[in-house]
Amino acid sequence: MAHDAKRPDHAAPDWTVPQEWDHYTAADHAMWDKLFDRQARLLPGRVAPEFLAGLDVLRMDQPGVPRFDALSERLMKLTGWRVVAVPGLIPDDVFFDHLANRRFVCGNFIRTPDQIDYLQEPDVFHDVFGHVPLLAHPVFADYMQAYGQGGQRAGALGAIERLARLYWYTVEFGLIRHNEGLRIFGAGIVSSHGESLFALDDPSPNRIGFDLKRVMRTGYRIDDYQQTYFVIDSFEDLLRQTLDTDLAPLYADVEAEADIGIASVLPEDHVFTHGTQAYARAQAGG
Ligand code: HBI
Ligand code: FE
Repeated sequence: MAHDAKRPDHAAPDWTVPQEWDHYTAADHAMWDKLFDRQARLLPGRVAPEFLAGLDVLRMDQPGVPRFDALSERLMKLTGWRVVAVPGLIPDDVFFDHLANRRFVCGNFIRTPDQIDYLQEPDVFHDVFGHVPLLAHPVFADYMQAYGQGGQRAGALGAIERLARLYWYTVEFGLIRHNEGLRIFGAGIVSSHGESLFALDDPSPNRIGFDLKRVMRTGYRIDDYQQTYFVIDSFEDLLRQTLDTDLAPLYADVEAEADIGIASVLPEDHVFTHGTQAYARAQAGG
């Protein structure tokens, strides 16, 4: 994704800014608490157990917007990651450099009441609640760093959009197998009340076994719930199947093949759900 916004004057060359925790208002903290409580009630039985373990070990259940320095201290001991503040979306190369160095960038602002269920730029609730708990998991932590390193190589290969699809369908909107059924783990789902229900329960979307090439050939939508979700077997398997290897030959293969429609199901897919697409159709019919 191209991002050509100008770096704000108060941001460092790596686009980081101070979190300025003292600047959050009572309304900001109340918004965090409201979002947190709503998701904390909904997620048990829906989210990967590793996510709940991360919330717990990072002590994220304390009220108010978390302090990044306290989170970083705990994360650093567990997996060597840190959380740094940024003013919003940052350029791809800067984003990759932070991940490659085990720094997760988080928006420091929080959504306003009229944005409670949808906003354009990732805020502190999406970034911290959605992404940070799994950074306490050693394998997922390695996956995120490998993604940053992969991004640095993908730039030279003209393959950033391919790699962004991998990020989208795993880090943001991934599902994972569990012995009692599917679970969510992607930050875009986990931080959204509506999508936490939709991604798992709604008959509309496809749910298809993860396959790297398949994912790299599938576009995605940024304006509504996904029409297809991909299901990984485990975080270990995800890391092994994707970023543990040199992706250059794969990018070349994928370049020779046509994209797959966002709602398509192929004969070779491992299908958990062949979605009705009723929700997407209703939205399109408006
Ligand atoms: N910047 N702050 C922020 N957060 C992101 O998730 C992010 C970004 N810049 C680029 C980006 N993500 C993606 O487009 C890359 O994965 C390609
Ligand atoms: Fe995100």
